[in-house]
Amino acid sequence: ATANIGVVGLAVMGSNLARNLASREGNTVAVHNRTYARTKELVAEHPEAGFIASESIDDFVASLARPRTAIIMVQAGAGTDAVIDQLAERFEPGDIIVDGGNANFPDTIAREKRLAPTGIHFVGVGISGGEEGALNGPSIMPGGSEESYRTLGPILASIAAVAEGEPCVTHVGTDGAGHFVKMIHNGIEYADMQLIGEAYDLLRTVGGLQPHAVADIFAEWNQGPLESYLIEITAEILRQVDPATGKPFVDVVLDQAGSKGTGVWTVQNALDLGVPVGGIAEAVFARAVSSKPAQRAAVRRLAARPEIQQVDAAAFAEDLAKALYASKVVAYAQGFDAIIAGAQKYGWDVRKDRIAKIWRGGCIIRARFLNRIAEAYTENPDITTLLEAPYFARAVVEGEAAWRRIVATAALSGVPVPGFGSALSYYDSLAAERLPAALVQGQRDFFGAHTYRRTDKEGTFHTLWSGNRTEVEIEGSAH
Ligand code: NBP
Repeated sequence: ATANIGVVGLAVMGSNLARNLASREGNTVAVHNRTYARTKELVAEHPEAGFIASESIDDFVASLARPRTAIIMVQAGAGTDAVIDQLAERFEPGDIIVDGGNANFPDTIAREKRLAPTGIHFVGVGISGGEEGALNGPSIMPGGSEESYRTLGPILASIAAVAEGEPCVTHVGTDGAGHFVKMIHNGIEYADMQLIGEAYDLLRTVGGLQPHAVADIFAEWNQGPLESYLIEITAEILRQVDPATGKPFVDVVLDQAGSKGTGVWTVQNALDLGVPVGGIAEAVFARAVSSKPAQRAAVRRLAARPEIQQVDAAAFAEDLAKALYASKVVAYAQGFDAIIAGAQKYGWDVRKDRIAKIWRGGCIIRARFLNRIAEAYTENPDITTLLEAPYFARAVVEGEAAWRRIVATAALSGVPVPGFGSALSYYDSLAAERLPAALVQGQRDFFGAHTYRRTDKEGTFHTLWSGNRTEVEIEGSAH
């Protein structure tokens, strides 16, 4: 038994993670895959890694030093459960089973509960960064017990991305906290991508720019406060020319976007938690709308398109950068609100500043911006929303007029901006002196006797709408 860590599941993610582990000083890595041919292939391709390969699960377990620590990187769902069962039959109290796949966090909570009586630690770990990140340094979001993190933490820190000298890993919270935070990360990723997509669309349609010119603007934005991985790759994608036709790559790709579920999970959970995550929801819906070609064709035939507003392209791009920044602040504010609500519901002690920090490297939403979020939550962990943190409050106020011009210009020109639009409406909702929620309460009381509270005194009230329309106080409600 000589390996301090093992990896089960050697498809692209598992292989890359195993190679990353093996490349770090002090690690000896055991590897196993259901189909042995894949194990042999990996070991033959990477003799430098010094893998300890096992065909059987018994030999794999025997090759691990105690406390045995194995990372599962197999297909989420039934595959994960099958491997957990194989390991759990052979592991002993104190050993650690890590699920590094994209599990849905309630599954992680259930799996930990199931293993708890055996004394085996089960740790759900969110890993972001795709195959490239797995190989060179992902952002890592581990849940599970404090005790298991003492063994696992240093191993994960050795392979994580590094941002400003710090490894992008922190113990997020117990049981499913890691997979929960990874889910929210993906939700924010959806929102961010949608906003960038809308900015591109506006620069082309209203700004009248060709993809390569739009690419130049994104490349310029990547030098400033908007600097991020997603902005950077957007510039590269927009410069790409299709080899077959010589057209811009973006013009030959079918405009119907898919999704694999984590964005949907984020929104479903936010609905359950009562957290408004409109930016994320609109991004998920925007992909769904794009994938309705029959409806799009039907309405396209009927709708008279409005005239595109005339703008100065340079000034428009400047406005757009501000609108994009403000909308991004909203998306992240909503995402962190979902984390706070989840932590409260499931009893996790989540450090928001540390989450922002571990997202600075390795993951898809890595961005300069996250330093500001970390600062905001370090300065005051109890702010009610990121929008009130001094830096963001200033940025949004300074960008507000531009933000409104962009949303108005988009509406007048017939360019869909569900991301920008919902972000601005969310901001305006929070900023409004009075909301029409008062009228909605009146409607609810009218048809369903749902009662309401008053602005001028304590208690709960109901108006006798179908009677003489006097108001009655619900007894005992003032206390
Ligand atoms: P896949 O999700 O494609 O799964 C393939 C692996 O699962 C193979 O090793 C396969 O073994 C194994 N497997 C299956 Br399928 N059923 C099994 C079972 N019943 N028992 C044992 N092994 C089984 O691999 P991947 O794309 O490398 O992803 C691995 C995990 O990482 C997934 O949970 C995925 O969602 C997640 N992921 C994360 C990111 C990210 O950016 N964080 C990206 C991509 C994937 P075989 O060789 O014998 O068929």
